[in-house]
Amino acid sequence: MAHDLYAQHIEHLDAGYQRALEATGFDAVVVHAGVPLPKSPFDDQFWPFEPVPAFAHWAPVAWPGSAVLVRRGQAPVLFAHREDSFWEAPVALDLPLLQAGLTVEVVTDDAPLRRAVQSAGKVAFIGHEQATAAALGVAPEAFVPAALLAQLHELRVTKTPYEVECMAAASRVAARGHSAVAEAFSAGVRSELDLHMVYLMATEQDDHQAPYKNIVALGAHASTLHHVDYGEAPEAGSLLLDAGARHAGYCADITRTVAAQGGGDAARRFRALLAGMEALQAEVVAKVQVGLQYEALHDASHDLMGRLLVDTGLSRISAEAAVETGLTRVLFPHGLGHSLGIQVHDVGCRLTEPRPENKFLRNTRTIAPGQVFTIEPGLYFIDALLAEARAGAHADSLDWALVDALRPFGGIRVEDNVVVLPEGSAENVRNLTREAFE
Ligand SMILES: [Mn+2]
Repeated sequence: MAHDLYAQHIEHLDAGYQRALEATGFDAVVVHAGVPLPKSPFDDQFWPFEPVPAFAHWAPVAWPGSAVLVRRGQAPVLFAHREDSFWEAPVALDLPLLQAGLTVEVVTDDAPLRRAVQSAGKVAFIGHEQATAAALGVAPEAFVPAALLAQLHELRVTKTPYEVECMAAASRVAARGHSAVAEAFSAGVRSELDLHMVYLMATEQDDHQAPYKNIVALGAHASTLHHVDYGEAPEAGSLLLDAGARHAGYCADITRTVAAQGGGDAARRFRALLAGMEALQAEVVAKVQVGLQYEALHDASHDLMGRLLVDTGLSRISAEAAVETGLTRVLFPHGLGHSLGIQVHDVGCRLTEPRPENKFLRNTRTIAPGQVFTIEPGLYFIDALLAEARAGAHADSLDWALVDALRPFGGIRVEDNVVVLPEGSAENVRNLTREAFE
């Protein structure tokens, strides 16, 4: 990654932190990386270390106990905490990159940070443990103050060019995995675990390095939105793969659905539905516009879904009626997408609640340049939701014979990650996913 982009990112972040400190009345803040968290209080196993997201925003450093100290009017300092232990070797640090933006002190205990905190005035702490804050001399009321945290979340809503490049790199890795899995599926692999392993091999990630547990769903398994209980499905005619990758702490979150060749009439109908969903998803991406509410985009995707249900013969009522009666929500029950960054479901984009019928929508922001979010419409044959619809007042609005014929294919989701470009750009978005597949 270009060092000048990282330096710009830190400059931007520091300016935002300076404003946040001033607005909340603190002289400084310790942004602590955290520590490995225990899996259970009854066991001595720990989860793989995940740095506190606010810390990862500053530095791609997976060293537990590290911290960034930001003081008003002073350059931010990274205290990189190297654990000298014969049990585990510390992961490699990209020092030249870090030093392009930050003052870096490699330390082996907390003493240097504690000394700096003690002469920094009123200091806030962002991190896992109250005890760690107290040991540094931070007052109890300055432990993760809500007003400051809200300002720091706000800084994560739009991404710097450095962050966008990290996500583009993550997308290229994930696209490699998706292509390899699609090939394995086409070659006849019908074990979800094997397909999962193909993905990890192709992306050179261990399971815990992926941003979330891969959803690998053959056939009817795709009707479970988060299918991670892998099995086999020798006859499956479809595969839904929702799998990502990370680069320097930043995520890609990609879903593709593939259909097998051949089969009978139902398989043909499913392939037509898949093509329709792919076109629908591209149409929604094309509608992204600065100033539009993300929720309005979600609503637009339901309007398009109403049309698709009519065109494919699933719906016996008009496109408008399919939206009004809630039919589109039987088949597409989740949100259109979410903000993406250090966290797969990134912070700061659901400050207001969506309307009740959109309760699972994770993004209610006004679309603005620099935001990165997913566009991921889906269409599924979920037994519980279909049973409810069949028992309801609008049971006649679906072609049940077609529904039953398509159930073995589970469902479809198509998910891209897009960066909103400034108004007046040649394109409305930079589609990180499409470019990664090119
Ligand atoms: Mn997603």
